[in-house]
Amino acid sequence: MNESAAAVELNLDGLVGPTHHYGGLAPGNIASQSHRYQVSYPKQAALEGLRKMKRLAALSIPQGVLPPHFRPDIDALRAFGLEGTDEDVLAQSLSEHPDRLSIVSSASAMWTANAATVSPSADTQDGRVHFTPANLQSTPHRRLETEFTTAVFRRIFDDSKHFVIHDPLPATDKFSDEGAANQMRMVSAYGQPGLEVFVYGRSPGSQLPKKFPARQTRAACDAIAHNHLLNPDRVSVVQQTPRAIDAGVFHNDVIAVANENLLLCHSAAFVDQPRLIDQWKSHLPSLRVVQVSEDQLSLEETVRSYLFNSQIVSLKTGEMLLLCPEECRQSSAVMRVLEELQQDSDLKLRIEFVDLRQSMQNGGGPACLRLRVVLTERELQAMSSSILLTPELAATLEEWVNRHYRDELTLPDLADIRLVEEVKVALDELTEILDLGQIYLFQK
Ligand code: SUG
Repeated sequence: MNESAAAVELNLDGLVGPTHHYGGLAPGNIASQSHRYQVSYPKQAALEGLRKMKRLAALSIPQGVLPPHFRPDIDALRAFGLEGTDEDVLAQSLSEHPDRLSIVSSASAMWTANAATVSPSADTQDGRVHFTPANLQSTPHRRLETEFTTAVFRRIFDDSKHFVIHDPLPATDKFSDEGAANQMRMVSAYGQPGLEVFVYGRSPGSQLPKKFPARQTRAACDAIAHNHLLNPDRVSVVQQTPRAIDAGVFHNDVIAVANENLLLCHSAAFVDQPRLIDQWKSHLPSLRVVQVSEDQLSLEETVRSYLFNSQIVSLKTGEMLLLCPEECRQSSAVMRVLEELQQDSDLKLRIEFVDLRQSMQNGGGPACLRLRVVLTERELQAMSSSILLTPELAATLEEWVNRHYRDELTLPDLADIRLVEEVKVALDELTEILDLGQIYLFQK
């Protein structure tokens, strides 16, 4: 095997932040809308996320942890025009603009599938791993993530021989970008040159969804493929069906998931789907496509169960693991699909379920919580190893969460200046645990 063929997939999960709550901030994301202002459980949320990371690490899958962003972002409240001490600004926003308090307090950086788009070195013409942090400009709470995400990636992947961290695309409607949640990679083995598929919701002249916004633009996909120095012959830029977006599929990873030479998707995922699948198969003859038809699973149930947001990973045994959200078990249609998949001996699929209810209630399933970064052994050694999950680090983080996180949060709690102080103490300690240096503004 040559060096490039011996690559692994690192999953980078975002540690759920201490201000995790339900703000109803994401139009087109039905779970977010329907849980608005319900009581949240940040400690439970962070522990659920850690449990998923531990499960993967126990299967020998490289697993990394990204730190939460500091919230509430009081500077952002000031930018919205509020004045006074931190305490005044928080109190005023709670009484006059509770929606803004929620925006600046969102722990949305936990969904790292939206942190960036990543192209492994086997795909790029300069042989480096390219990252473009997503501008997330389509929602005000997520737009706040980009600057810190960029700084964190530059800290962790700090070796320009192996890594390029691009600037995010301009935060404009034209270049609206939501990261790897709208990217799939089809390949015979991680370290081989792959076909990178970019999925957009809108481009000038395309048919648009009627009810919900299309967040990803074609211009963003094209710009990233170009900036990442991808071989144009191994790039496919495709449109998500407007109908899926209107059913609540706000990112491609809510309706399709690929891993190596397996693509699992709903039959209503892409415009012109049969032709695309033929095209993808001609690129990668070993591609196995499992399409779930509308008769098997309605779009509504697709969104409710989050089947396609299961995380697929390759195991050392040659099998793949489909890590499904617990919610899949509540759907008999999904269970029938899973049974069929398991019976298909060619697929060699293991199925497990994971309880991520706190994140799921905001529309974030297993696949939303992780960013996939394919790395060769040398690249793995060139990144900061302090964020890689070991059993010791997992135990330290669990203890850290148990000590610092609140059990429950309601909207008024977000204006509590004591919460701000608690978060600062917690994050300050976290930078030591993850050996990240003083990355937070409040530490400077
Ligand atoms: O952008 N939810 C996120 C969920 C992101 C899921 N990610 C992927 N599909 N990869 C979003 O819609 C809700 C926050 C709130 O309402 O409080 C939110 O931002």
